[in-house]
Amino acid sequence: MAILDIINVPDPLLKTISKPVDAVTDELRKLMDDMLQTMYIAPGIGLAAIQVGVAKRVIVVDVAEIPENPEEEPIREPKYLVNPEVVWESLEHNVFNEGCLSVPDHYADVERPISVKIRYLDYDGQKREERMEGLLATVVQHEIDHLNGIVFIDYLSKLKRSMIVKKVQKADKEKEDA
Ligand code: GNR
Ligand code: NI
Repeated sequence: MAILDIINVPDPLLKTISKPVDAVTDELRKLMDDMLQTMYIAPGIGLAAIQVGVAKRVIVVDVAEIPENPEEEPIREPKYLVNPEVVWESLEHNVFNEGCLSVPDHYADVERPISVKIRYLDYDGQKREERMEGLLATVVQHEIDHLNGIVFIDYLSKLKRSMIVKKVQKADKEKEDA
């Protein structure tokens, strides 16, 4: 397995519309394994392929709770979603304070449907449909946005967005120089 580099805003790759996957092959499974490992180490609870520079419609998520006792091994509940599509969404929305591994250290409230039904191919290439709610629904919608070139800061005012982008750029530059 390999830990991949995560790209940050304002990398124009994050605006790419990712391409549907033709078939779930061993090569794609290797990408999903690497993405999951990269996500756990970050650490994050979701990752879209475009965040590691691959413009394929692939996401991984794991919203399992972290044990209170840090000695305990976390229980892993990874989900792999290929070509995910929202086929239904609830009229009821909620607001969640979102973060993004491509916008490190910045958070903002985003409103989304509370519950969604997602059609996708799983790790074995099997067709699935699943109703999701709570944190899982929020994260999967955030990841599907990435596949469409959208980052959560795109929902903020131009002013807020440009302030955040500048701060991320500055932090990344300081890291480079260090
Ligand atoms: O790790 C992440 N946490 C998170 C919190 C609230 C809403 C969405 C997310 S996804 C984010 C990881 C990420 O950037 N995925 O694209
Ligand atoms: Ni993100």
